[in-house]
Amino acid sequence: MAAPGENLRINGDRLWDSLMEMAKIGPGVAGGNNRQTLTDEDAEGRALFQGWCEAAGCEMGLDSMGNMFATRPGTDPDALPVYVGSHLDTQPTGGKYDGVLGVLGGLEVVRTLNDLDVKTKHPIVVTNWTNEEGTRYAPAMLSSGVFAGVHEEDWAKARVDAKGKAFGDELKRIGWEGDEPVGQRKMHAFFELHIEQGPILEAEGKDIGIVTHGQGLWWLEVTLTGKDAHTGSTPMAMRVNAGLGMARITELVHRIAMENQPDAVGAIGQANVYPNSRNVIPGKAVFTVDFRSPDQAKLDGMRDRLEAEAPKIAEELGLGISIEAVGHFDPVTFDDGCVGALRSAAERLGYSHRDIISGAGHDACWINRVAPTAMVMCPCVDGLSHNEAEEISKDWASAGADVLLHAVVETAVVVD
Ligand code: HGY
Ligand code: MN
Ligand code: MN
Repeated sequence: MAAPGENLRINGDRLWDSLMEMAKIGPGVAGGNNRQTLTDEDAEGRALFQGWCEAAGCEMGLDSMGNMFATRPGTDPDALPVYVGSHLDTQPTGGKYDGVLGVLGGLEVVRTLNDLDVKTKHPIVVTNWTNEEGTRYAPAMLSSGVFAGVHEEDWAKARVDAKGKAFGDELKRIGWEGDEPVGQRKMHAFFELHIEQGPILEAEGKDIGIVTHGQGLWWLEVTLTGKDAHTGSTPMAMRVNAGLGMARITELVHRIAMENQPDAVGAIGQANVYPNSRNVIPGKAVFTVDFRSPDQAKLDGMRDRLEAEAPKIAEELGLGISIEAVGHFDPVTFDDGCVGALRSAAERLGYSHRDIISGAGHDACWINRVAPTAMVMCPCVDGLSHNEAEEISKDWASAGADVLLHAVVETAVVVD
C-alpha cells in the first residue's frame, strides 16, 4: 500500500530537458557552462527562465539586485509564501547543474502541481539569486546577502570585476535591475535543491543528502609588493620576488588546513602576478585564500594563523603585504522543521539518504538568517564540480526534485 502522497513525483524527463535547454546558453569549451553573472549569457538564461515561469502561470517579480521571484498563487493571499530556488550564474568553467538544478527543480515543482491541479494555502515562489558564484564579483552569494541584510546594496553595486566594470552598471546594462526594493519579501520557508559538489553521497550510494549544516568561509585577499626586475641579469640576492612570496604562502595555506583536519579546507583559487611577463621578476602578486570549516574556532583560527605567519614570509623576502577579508560567513545550522520535512520526504519516497554538512556556500546560508531554511542535495559524479565535466544522472536529479516537491507541498499545505 503506497504511503499517502508516495506517488506524488515530478516529471523527470521534463526537468532533464529543461536542464539541457538551459545548458545551451553560455556554453563552455568542454561541455559545461560559462554563464557568468551579469553577462549577456546570464541575461539570456534569465529570459528563458522567465518565459518558462510565465508559461507555468507564475507572475515574475524582480528586485533592485536582479533577484527573480516567480510566484504561483496560493489560496490564502495573506499566507507567507514558501520559496524555493538557487542560482543560474555559473563559474567560468562551470558545470550544467551547480545552482541551475535548484532553480529548475523549483520550477518543476510548480509545473507538477499545475499538472495535478494541486492547490496550496501558501503561495510558492521560485527564485533565481543574482551572483551566487562570486567569481566575477566577490563575495559569493552577493545578492542573497543583500536580501538578508548582510551587505548594503550600494556597497554591493559598487563591486567591480577584473575589467573595472561595476556590478550596478552591468546589472543595468543587461536590463535586469528591478524596481522592487531588496529584502522586503517575507518568507514562510526557503528550500534549496543543489548538487553535493563533493564525493560523499556517490561514494556511500546515497540518493539524497539532507543538509543539516553548512561550513563557514573566509576569503582573504593577499597583496604582495616587491620589485619588477630582469629575470636574467638580477642577482638572486637582489631580488624582491612577489611570486616567490605567493608560492610560500600557498604552501602555508595548505599546511594550516592540513594541521586542522578533520573538517577544514584551504586553497588559493584566484592568483595574479604582475606584470606577468616571462622575463620579469613579479613585483606584485594578488591572490585570494579560501579557508572553510564547519567548526567556528577552526575557521577563525585558520584566518588568525595566516594573518600571523604570512607577514613573516613577506618580511623574509623584503615584500610589502596587505591582507583584506573579501568574503565571509559563519558556519550555518539549518532549521529543524525544514530539515525534518526534507528527511521525512526522502523516507516517504523510499530514497536512501544521509544527513550531510554542505562543503560549498549557498544562497540558503544567507536566507537562513531571515527565514526557516534547509537544503536537499543529490550526488554528482566523482564529487566533481566547478569543472565543466560536472555530471549528475537524471535519476539523481529526479530524486532531489521529488524530495523538494514533497517538502514544499507539506510546508505550503495542500488545500482540497
Ligand atoms: O564558493 C562556494 O562555495 C559557492 O560555490 N559559491
Ligand atoms: Mn551553487
Ligand atoms: Mn558554485
